[in-house]
Amino acid sequence: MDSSKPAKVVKNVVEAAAEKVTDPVSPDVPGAPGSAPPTLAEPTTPHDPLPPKKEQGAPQTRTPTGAATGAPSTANGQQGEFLTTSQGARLRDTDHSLKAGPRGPILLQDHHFREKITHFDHERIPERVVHARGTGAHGVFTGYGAEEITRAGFLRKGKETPVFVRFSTVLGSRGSADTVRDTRGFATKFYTDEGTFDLVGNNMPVFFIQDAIKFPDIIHAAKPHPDREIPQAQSAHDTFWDFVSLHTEAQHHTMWNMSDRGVPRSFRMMEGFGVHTFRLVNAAGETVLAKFHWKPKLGVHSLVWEEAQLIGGIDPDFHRRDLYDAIEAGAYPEWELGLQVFPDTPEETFAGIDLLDPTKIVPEELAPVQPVGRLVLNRTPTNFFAETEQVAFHLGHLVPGIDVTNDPLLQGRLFSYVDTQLTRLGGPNFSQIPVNRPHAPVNDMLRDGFHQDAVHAGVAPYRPNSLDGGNPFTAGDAEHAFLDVPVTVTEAPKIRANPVSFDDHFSQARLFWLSMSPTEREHIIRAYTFELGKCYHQAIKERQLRCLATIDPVLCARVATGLGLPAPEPTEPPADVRPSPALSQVGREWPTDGRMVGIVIDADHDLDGVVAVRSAVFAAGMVPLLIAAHGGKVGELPVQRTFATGRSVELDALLLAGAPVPAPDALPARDAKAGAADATAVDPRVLLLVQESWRHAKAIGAWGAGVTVLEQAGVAGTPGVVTGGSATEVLTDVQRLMARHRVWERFPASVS
Ligand code: HDE
Repeated sequence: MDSSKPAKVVKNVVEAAAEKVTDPVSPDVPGAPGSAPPTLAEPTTPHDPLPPKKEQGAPQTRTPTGAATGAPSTANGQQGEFLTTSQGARLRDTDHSLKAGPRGPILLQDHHFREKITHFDHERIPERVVHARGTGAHGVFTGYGAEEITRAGFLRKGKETPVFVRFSTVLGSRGSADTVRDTRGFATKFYTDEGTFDLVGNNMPVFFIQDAIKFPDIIHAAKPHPDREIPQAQSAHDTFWDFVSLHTEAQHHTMWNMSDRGVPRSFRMMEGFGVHTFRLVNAAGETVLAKFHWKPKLGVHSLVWEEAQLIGGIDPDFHRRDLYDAIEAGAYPEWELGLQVFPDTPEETFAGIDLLDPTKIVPEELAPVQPVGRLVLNRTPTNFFAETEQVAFHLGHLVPGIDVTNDPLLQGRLFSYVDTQLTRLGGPNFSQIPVNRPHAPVNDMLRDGFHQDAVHAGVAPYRPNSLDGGNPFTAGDAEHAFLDVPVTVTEAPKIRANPVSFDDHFSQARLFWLSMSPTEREHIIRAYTFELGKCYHQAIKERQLRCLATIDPVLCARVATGLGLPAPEPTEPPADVRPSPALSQVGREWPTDGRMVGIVIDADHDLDGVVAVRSAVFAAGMVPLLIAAHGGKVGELPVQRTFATGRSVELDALLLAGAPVPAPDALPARDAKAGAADATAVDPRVLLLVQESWRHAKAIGAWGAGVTVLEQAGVAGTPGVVTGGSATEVLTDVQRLMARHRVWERFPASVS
């Protein structure tokens, strides 16, 4: 990031921005909107724009044809201390239109008014037809070395490549909630020296359909009903289950969606998958088939369903806030890129699994994931629209060493991703938008079109030519040319059909189910019961139950009970499959970087202990939020949340340092129910914090007066609720519990 100082500055404002934000109320807690705290009075002394926040980055300043300019990234943004027209003429007034007298009509000659309003009228562009809701971040990828399998330069040992990553949901509109049950997109743009490589994947390794021609069908079924345009951003409705119960190749992906993977705790805690099989080629021209995996440093974690639903209302921006806040707090999200590598045989299968079928995985126990590099996200965007909204991914953005296969889903995507940008970004020059500009020299002979930013020289954008001295020349192996691997295309009739192996729609859905822990299975049962319970028509529920019967009779019976329907018999015997323990996300310990720890305090109890625990939470790489009866300060301690603004769902763990009595703004009616007439009672919203955290299987800790709160909430002595003599001692125990993510022992599973 560039933070070069503007030429003319007003000392107090801009110098404060160069420091870490020091708003007295929230020192060191992420989320401040700007790079300097505002002054109470409106600033009136002209100065240059404030620099971006410390953690913000922006695309490098490259020319439309990939040359580095050396200019700071702030050169892309607004300049100078005065308001101007789009042509740079300084303006004296932007509050009043030019009128025929104070009470008269606006004059047509008001060029400033017309420019301002016309531009505003056209500020919106079409949202993405899928994956409209998303969040991005900049980072760096470092290769570990993979020369034996691919010549891709960005995977060379120690090679660093800038990246931009966009995470997304699939179904919802641009303004929809983050925590809906859905698949998440995980798209990475590597700005390599050999051209841009886009890895456009998901947080699930399989897809609903095997052939791209079905994509409009599944998306039309999953999006809101076309007559009433509900429900938004979710699959719990009739058209979705109508389609997937008829089109049974979707059943494996549906199982992933109904699992905890459908409600990630954070983008930082998701795996990513390229889904398709790619063909890699090394410098000697040897090929392998491979699948891409992203493995998160923090492990794979999820929300619980009630929590996800509450967050949808309380903080619909939960995932994007989490990503930005973590980066701002220095808890940089990290993944390892890994490859499952398979011999490139004519059958294109491995262990009997068809590698061209995107509804199938290859269990990691059969083909281990080999790490080939590390991704660190360390900068948030400076401008959401310019970067996250305008970034344009495409499967055809390939680099030498990585080629495609005949997976029929992949093949269709090769067409779709350029096509969609033409409408969305207004023409064929979208690769010249700053966030899309390659970091490699571009000489493509493509010319003109809307929004052409390049000023091409020469007279001969054609080949062969002699008038431009023959430029551009084609490259060979020595010059790192892209290689379309000359695979043999089998002689076969032109036909609309799938290979027979694609007909197995159920065995891997069963494999996934059998690989889950009892707790995860219980969540899957509840997810199916919820989703089908939201369908209107019984025929659709019954049809999906038949699919479940073929996957697993216990799953089917439990969901049927919840729906109040009989469990059908399987139409074919459930497949005999071996589970893949790697698919389960529970039972291990993971780092707690960037986790949120809420600390309930009051003025009467152990503020020294709170000071110590707050520092210890920061020192452990987590973020403490002090929660009290009122904002401002309690003693010398700054308060981030009050009982009115705080809610358990934004916390990963809860600590109780005090036992606050009902605050003046507690609702009298609720207080009465909660026993507030008793002067020793705890504020009912604190009890809600505790009980909700408990229900969502979060670690809870208390010391001193806090212990009485546990008793009043009725959770004292239960699993994952710890007490101790000092604040820091309790934190140590709570952090240990957080490393396992949730306290599932609190809720013995009802399935085995
Ligand atoms: Fe996409 N997909 N997709 N998709 N997809 C788009 O491209 C499409 C598929 C994925 O953050 C669109 O620029 C077809 C699989 C992600 O900008 C569009 C098919 C996987 C993103 C499109 C698929 C994905 C998209 C919409 C069936 C996982 C968001 C806007 C063959 C491997 C990228 C856009 C971002 C976006 C088409 C299937 C992932 C319309 C036709 C499988 C992460 O081009």
